[in-house]
Amino acid sequence: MSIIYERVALIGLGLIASSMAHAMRRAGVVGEISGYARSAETRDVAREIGLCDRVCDSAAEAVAGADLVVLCVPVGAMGAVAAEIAPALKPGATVSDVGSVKRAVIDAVAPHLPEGVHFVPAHPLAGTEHSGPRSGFAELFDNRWCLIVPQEGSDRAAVTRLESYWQALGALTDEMEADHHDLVLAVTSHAPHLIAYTMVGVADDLRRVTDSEVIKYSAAGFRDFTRIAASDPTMWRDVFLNNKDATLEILGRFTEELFALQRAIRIGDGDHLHAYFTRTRAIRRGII
Ligand code: TYR
Repeated sequence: MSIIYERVALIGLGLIASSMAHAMRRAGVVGEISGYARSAETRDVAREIGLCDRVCDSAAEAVAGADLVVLCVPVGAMGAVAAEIAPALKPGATVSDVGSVKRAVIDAVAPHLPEGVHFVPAHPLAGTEHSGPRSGFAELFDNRWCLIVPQEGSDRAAVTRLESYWQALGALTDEMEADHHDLVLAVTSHAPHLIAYTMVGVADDLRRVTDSEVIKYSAAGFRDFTRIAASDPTMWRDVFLNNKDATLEILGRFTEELFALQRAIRIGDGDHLHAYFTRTRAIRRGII
């Protein structure tokens, strides 16, 4: 494949950025990859494993001369990072991100970017419960959706170039509006993570069942259901604080339905339970 961006800078070197670095190398669509992480330990690991061509000691140094800059930090840190790199951005460069929330990230980042820089937010729907620069792998994005969120007045060429880039990394791309994105993700990702965290908390608080029993007998459902509860705490704190309205709406609906099921159990309404589970089975079976 031919080069899509001559120079790409990754800010933040966790699971997503490290997977992007591996996938870029596999695809051969990028000339040079520079990287920066706030933690010196992360930078050391990145250097040790040769994650990027250059690991820099400042974000400004990493983005200087880059054609594409991808912000791969927790969503609560995006605004501060954008302010930090803004003076060093090359005119005509594209700035993108991989944040799980779009409206709050756009509001935090856009005001800092100089004119002549293209801002094209994005969100690859891929991940694992692992984090850090060693956790990345080239196949992470294969056949996963990457949602692109063009801005009013976005340069079409910059948008389609970013789409080709994600496709080269193995992803499928779709375009979506920011608020709709945040509602879709609240139901498909954010609320499920919160519910998984809650279930682990419930198990931990239950005195009559030990933690070691929970771990030992987890194959009965707990294991499948709670894998994502091992995810990065900072990342997820920021997701909830920055997608408040949509997650609260979904959680409100969730608790209503949970209470209805709770009532059906209490009054012995087997028909209600059976009908509910029949409907959910059909939906869940549609997901491969
Ligand atoms: N962490 C999720 C998992 O382990 C994946 C994921 C999470 C993907 C957040 C996107 C996202 O925004 O499956």
